[in-house]
Amino acid sequence: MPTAYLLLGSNLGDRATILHNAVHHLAATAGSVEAASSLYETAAWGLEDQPAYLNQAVKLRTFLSPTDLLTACLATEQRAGRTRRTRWGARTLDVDILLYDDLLLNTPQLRVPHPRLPERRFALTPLAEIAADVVHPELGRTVAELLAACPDELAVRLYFPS
Ligand code: PH2
Ligand code: MG
Ligand code: MG
Repeated sequence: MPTAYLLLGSNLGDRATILHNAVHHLAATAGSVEAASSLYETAAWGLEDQPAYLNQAVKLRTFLSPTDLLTACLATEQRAGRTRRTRWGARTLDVDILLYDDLLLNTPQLRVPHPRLPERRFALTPLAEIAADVVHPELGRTVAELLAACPDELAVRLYFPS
């Protein structure tokens, strides 16, 4: 079965509970969750005038094709009450496909690997926790190498619930 790496993000509502429920929903609908990173609290990237995110990376052994996996990710977002407003704006839940085996896919609906992965510390840091040695199929560099070379300076820190 293929292995996919997903990134979950939330910056509205009870962020940690939303991520927790999302991992369970993905396990019930998309495959088996083989690893999940710690939660990281991360400064908002892109549109910086919004609350901080919690981000988490998940390793999924999936029986779904990339397109069906995207549908499952969107259904998980819907279940968390996601509404789509502005691009990069605040959201209860975002579930993105970062990697899917060694697949390179470029369609209007879905690009894999995620095109902005190398420029996002909020994605590379949790991903490196569970996939440091995985090689990016387009760039030929490991996730750890991409993180070491990442120019993004926005804050990313381990999250400890208070
Ligand atoms: N997602 C975005 C835009 N900006 N910033 C952080 N820190 N974390 C995210 O998950 C995130 C973001 C668009 O999907
Ligand atoms: Mg996203
Ligand atoms: Mg998304």
